[in-house]
Amino acid sequence: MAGKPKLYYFNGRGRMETTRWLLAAAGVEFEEQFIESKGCLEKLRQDGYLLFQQVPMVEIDGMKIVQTRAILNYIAAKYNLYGKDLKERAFIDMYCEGAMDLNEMIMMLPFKPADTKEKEHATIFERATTRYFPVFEKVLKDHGQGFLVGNKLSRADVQLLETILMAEELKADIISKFPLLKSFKEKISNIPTIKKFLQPGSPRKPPMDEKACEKAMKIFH
Ligand code: P9H
Repeated sequence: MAGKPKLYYFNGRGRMETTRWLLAAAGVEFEEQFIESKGCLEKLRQDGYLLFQQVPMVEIDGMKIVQTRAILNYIAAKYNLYGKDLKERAFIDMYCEGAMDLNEMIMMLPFKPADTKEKEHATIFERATTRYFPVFEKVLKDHGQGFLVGNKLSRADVQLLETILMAEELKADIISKFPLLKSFKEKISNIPTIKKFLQPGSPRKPPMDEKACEKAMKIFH
């Protein structure tokens, strides 16, 4: 039996949180080594752990995988969250990239200068409610299966739920005009592995506040 996957990143969401979500959704336990200082990062680099000298890095199946998307692709494929054929995969990729574009905008918000934050916030709200959420609402309506692709859970569902919850942290009623997204959120949140991840004490990380951003900047810049 191979050991548990081991995640190397700082103790915050950043670019590792979606990997935590996918592993949790797949019901896979994992270990985490938190990078707490520049020294920790330097040590990993010197020991040849980081192909491009960057994290996230995940040790899994005898590999040290870097690059967020490479990590997510491997986990999604390994744990059957990546569709049944190439065509399903193409749709899953489109939906995931859309969700990740919105996710990234929200993730970067606390890194923005204080005097631009209000404007950034408004832009994200506008993009979420006029570009991304209407698309997912329509996909759910047209596809009519309760999942975004096929008739079973895929990474697209997991990544959309992650992004919806992040958007709700910005504005609690942000999906109020999207009834199918609301029922999608309920349904996917209640899948046992995901339900567990959403409960306190799970490896899910809290939203990054300014302090967490400052700490990350100190380590990585
Ligand atoms: N393409 C943290 C929070 C939000 C967004 C980014 C960074 C990029 C991938 C050291 N890694 C910022 O303070 C930290 C990447 C990976 C790659 C890193 C260096 C970053 C962050 C840490 N920086 O998708 O995996 O940018 O290792 O030398 O580049 S994460």
